[in-house]
Parts: sequence; structure tokens; C-alpha cells
Amino acid sequence: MNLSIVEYPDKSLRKISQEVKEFSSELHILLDAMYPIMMNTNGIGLAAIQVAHALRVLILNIPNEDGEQPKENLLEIINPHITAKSGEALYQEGCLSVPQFYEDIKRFETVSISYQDRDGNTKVLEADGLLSIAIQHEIDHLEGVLFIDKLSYSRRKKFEKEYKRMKKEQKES
Ligand code: QAP
Ligand code: CO
Repeated sequence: MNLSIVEYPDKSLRKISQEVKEFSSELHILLDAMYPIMMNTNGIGLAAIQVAHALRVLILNIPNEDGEQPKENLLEIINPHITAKSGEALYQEGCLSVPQFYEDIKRFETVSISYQDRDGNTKVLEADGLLSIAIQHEIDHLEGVLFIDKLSYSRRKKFEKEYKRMKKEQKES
């Protein structure tokens, strides 16, 4: 499967992703193709909609203390639901679909989720720290929401201006 990252302002990022009903080889092929694209682009999280598949599928691989991302730490999360959330945390986020832009975003500090794995088994996970932030960021993608949507009006305007300039410079070179 040949995947590429869809970048803002592509409107397909605004689609609502659909629940996975069949835990078939097609799903496994998608998951297996998402992993290398995330690693090769220095990502820690990727939702299927970012590779043009509007399914409630996301992967996460949070770096350990040494900054490494061994494949054993890969999380494959399908049909997630947030079951509990608490606290507040500010973290400088980025997104593979919004390259070269990072801003502080306010999220819950801790979230609990229930989800399914690639075989359809139900799992639960309580997360804090970067994993919690990443889960919330990726679940937003399933609803067509980007982290830039959470910026204040003035910061969003600043972003649009900087981003347009960057895209223009990319085209010219
Ligand atoms: C979402 O984001 C996230 O702009 C995952 O040039 C972000 O993997 C979760 C990336 C922050 C928690 C905290 C972004 C790579 C990767 C870029 C990513 C870029 C290259 C973003
Ligand atoms: Co993202």
C-alpha cells in the first residue's frame, strides 16, 4: 500500500472518520503501511485520515527516555472512546499534516480510553504525559479537528500567514 501524508489545507482532513466494523487483512495492510510512513517522517502519532483513509484508526509510538521508538512500544488504536478525563496540561504540539508549525495547546492532563486492537479485542488504557496529549490530538483527527483549530483568533491568523508563506516558498524552490 503506497501512502502519502495529506497536508493542510486539504479539505479531506475535515472528514469524519468511520467506525471500523471488520478487522480484516485490509485493516492490517493499512496499519502495516502507516507505521513506516510515521517513522520515516519523524512522527509520534498518525491517524488514518492523514493518509487519506477515513477510518477510526490511529497509531502512536511515544519516544522513551532515550528518545528511541522501539516497535514494541507501538500502539494501534481502533474505534477509541474517551471514558474519563481530568486535569489540564499545556504542550507544544505539531502535526505531520501541518508541517513546520508548533504551538502550545491546552488539553486534559489524563485521559482513559477504551478501544479495539487490530484483531477487534477491546482494551482500556489510562494515559498521562505525552501519551495522553497524543491520544487527544489523534482522536481529534477522527472528527476532522486539527490542533490549529484550538488556537486563539490572533494566533490562528498568524499561523495562516506564516503557513501560506512557507507553502509558497516550498513551491518556488
Ligand atoms: C501528534 O504529531 C502530537 O511539523 C503527533 O515537520 C503532537 O507526530 C501528539 C512532525 C504533539 C502529541 C504532541 C511535525 C514531524 C510530527 C512536523 C507528530 C514536522 C515533522 C508530528
Ligand atoms: Co496530527
